Amino acid sequence: MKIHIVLITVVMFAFFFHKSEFAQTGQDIVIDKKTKQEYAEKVKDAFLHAWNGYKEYAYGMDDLLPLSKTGKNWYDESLVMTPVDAFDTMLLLGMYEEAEKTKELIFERLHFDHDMYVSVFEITIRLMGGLLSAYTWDGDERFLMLAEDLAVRLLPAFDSPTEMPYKEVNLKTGEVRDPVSNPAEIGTLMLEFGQLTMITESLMYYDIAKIGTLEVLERVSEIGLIGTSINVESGEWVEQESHVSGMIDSYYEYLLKAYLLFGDEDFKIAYEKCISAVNEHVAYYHSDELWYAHVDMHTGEVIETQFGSLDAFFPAVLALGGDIKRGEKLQESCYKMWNEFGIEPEQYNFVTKEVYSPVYLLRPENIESAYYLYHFTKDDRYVKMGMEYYDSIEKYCKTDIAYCELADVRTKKQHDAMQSFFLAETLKYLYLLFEENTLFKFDEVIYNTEAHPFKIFTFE
Ligand code: DMJ
Repeated sequence: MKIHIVLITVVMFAFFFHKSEFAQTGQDIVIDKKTKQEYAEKVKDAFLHAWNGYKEYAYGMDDLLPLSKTGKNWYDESLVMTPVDAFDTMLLLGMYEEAEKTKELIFERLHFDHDMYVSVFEITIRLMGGLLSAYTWDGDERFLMLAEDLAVRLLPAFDSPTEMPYKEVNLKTGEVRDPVSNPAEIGTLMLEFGQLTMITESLMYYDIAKIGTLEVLERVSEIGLIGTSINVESGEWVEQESHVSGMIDSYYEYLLKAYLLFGDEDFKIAYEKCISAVNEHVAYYHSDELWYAHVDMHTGEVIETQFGSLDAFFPAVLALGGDIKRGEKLQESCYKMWNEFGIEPEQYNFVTKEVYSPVYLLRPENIESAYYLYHFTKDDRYVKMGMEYYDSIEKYCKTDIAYCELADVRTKKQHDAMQSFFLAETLKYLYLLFEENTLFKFDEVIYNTEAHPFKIFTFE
């Protein structure tokens, strides 16, 4: 009996400490099942609205331009970006007929034998990631053939003096260009190349991506931080600012996820080292709020109290890495950033509130973090956050044929673009947040940075 009472006291203490110290949630929020289902249905409708717009005005092209009602390709030829990125979301939403038609579009139009330079990072996370996930969940071998053909064409990018990949490679000739890259573009290839190895049993993909990824850490500063950009020929840092924002962000995400997906301890060690340095030198307390700033990678001196929509991936990574409380605390700041203007800016100063980049690109990260935190805490506060995020996207970004970016979150002026990650990630994470019983089971998958779910292999 005594033990029982002590236990209850400990649990209650932990609960109140947790609420007051980190989550600041005030009153408990409860969202009933019906409301969650209604929102899940709304997300399905939003997907269909955007997808129909794409089909009508940009069929077969990379992206839809939702205001001018036309399409655009990233390069000289289409790489069928939006359909590949959107395919596994269709499976998640149960849109099987649409998925069948999309498959045919992909196999009819997509090939990689083009004499053009492409971004190794973007093409890997969106296309290789999308194709590998499509193969996993649909089983059609043609997805795998496309993914492997693409991987082989990207391999020459790793042929640098440091073995860190170049930023761009020509898909036909294998020529490379742009030696100045960054940790995110160098290190956000591991899940895709590693997964290809798991499927094909050809080790070279795993090995080449792993070497490139870990080469970055051969160059950490005296205090364990990495910089914003690096020359892959000389191995010298070009920009020495450290943060969790674009150009570094998914480097950390992939160290953790590579460990979780492949069980490779080298990545666990690397992640833990990086994260403790980041929490020591980049974390920034403003009043009672937790943020991550931009600091000098050698001294840790703060350069800018700057944060933005890309940085909002970090609560998810912290939580997935086991630090749920820190993730919750940071998510409160991300929520605050969103509410500052009714929708989040790309970059702003969290102390002065000055907006450095006013655009909203339909990005998913803030929603993704709400989804992970909901999974780990089961606190409906995060569902409520997701509902509010969805409502503002609906209010400000919806057009008659799809959804569009905002040129300025202060005025809500719309901008003529809808990147493929809106269908691959933003709507996927919203749906996962509102509908718990889905095809992708949290404990069985690891999402790549474009939200393509890879199955965790279990070895006998
Ligand atoms: C996506 O392409 C990926 O999530 C990437 O890691 C960062 N940028 C976009 C979404 O904002």
